[in-house]
Amino acid sequence: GVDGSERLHKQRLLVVANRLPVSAVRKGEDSWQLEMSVGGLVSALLGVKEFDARWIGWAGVNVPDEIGQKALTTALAEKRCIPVFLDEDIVHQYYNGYCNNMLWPLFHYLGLPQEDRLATTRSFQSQFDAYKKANQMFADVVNKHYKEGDVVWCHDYHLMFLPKCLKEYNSKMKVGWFLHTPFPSSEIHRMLPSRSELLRSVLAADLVGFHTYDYARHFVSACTRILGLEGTPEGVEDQGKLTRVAAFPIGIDSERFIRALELPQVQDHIKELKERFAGRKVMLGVDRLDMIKGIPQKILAFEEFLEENPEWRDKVVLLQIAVPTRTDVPEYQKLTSQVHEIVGRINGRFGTLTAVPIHHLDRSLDFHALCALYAVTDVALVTSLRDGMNLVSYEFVACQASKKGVLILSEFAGAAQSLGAGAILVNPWNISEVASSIGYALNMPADEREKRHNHNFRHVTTHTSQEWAATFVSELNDTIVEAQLRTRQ
Ligand code: ADQ
Repeated sequence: GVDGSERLHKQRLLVVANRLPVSAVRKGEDSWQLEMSVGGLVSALLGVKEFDARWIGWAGVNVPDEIGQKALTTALAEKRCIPVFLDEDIVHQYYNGYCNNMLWPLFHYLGLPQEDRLATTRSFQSQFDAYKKANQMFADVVNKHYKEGDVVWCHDYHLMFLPKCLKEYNSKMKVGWFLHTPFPSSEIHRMLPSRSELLRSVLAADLVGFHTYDYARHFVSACTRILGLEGTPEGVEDQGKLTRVAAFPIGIDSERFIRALELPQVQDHIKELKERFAGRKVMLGVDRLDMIKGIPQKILAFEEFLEENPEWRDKVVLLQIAVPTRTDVPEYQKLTSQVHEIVGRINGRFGTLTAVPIHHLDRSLDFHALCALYAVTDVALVTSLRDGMNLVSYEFVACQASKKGVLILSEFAGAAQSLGAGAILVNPWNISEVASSIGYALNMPADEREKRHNHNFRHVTTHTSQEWAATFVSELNDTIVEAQLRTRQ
């Protein structure tokens, strides 16, 4: 329980995620160079001042030797990070295999491996074994660092087996689990060979969180239909033990974006971009290069728009910034060449000697460049086929205080639930609908743009990542106090 001593000292929070928020580069046998990466989760938890947070996760590098492991552990400790060391084979089977080839596509309604992906299904059992083994390795590290009163917050589909492992070590440990992807309909989840084992293991947590109410409902249905348990308004009940299930929509550190726009280097960048694209409207896509982001569909919709609206051909440009990810997985390599082919065809078709309609970049942009791009954009295109939330849509809105541009947003992104009233919602599979929405957005009168923007801006600046993290952890503390009261009754 939360007693007086815990109020005096900050409560310790152990954040467990597959990847640590640092990138490590080896500089010698026992020296490492570390860089803290800033992402949504990092700024969310840095922003929550009432906790003393530590991170536990994989550093993203294979460190086979003990000297290297020791040195990295020491270096990471300064950043409040604790490494889990996974060898290459485990990473291949657990991360590339089970996580990214099975769970990720399934949770985004892309099905289980078929045809060429079927070959990998045969090794499904060994991948699942590696998944459990990896989760057990995370649990070992958590258990080693856990102190009474700590809160343990597990993140994402990589660690669905972790709550169970942790509770086996210590049934009193306060364990929360949050999923960053959608949780699919129970009809989809039941295709998964290890469906029951994963659900049971997640249910070992005290609190289970999702981005939207729909995902929480799908999870409860999977537990009732597949496991035969009882769903209640609070969560899932198994023989008198309640696992609380609820929605905690994530946000961004909006202040960080708003402040960045004031910086001289960002202002310079904005000026440059405005000159570069003078006389043309700027449309923007920013995504990890992933099947779920619907990048080919987005580009095809832009092509249809140009085809049907010749008067716009030299007046609009689409900037698509796509960071390659998971480049070891063949499906992702195929997607890259598919996108390149489509972009090449469209630029060949509608380009002139001096200008092309699509600028496609295969890389990430640094934070300041990204802010400048968001700020000069007239229309942002977020056309995910499925997306847990989608923070790009939030970041765009945060940077649009002066421009009040339009957001075209997939109805299959979690963000559609929160930004739906301000955005133009589209079905990304319907290319013609997206194409006509582009026309609508480009022609939208200023007063309508302003009204829509204001709605979204209010949401993005009030529902921040800090608020999200604080709400989840305080709910986790409350859940445990309530459970204790129930057992005392
Ligand atoms: P992602 O699938 O990574 O996250 P998203 O929420 O959009 O998707 O976050 C991407 C982040 O990476 C953003 O902060 C964005 O600025 C950055 N980014 C993307 N492309 C970039 C580029 N080319 N250059 C620089 N930065 C780039 C998962 C789920 C989401 C969920 C989040 C958080 O898939 O649905 O919203 O976790 O829970």
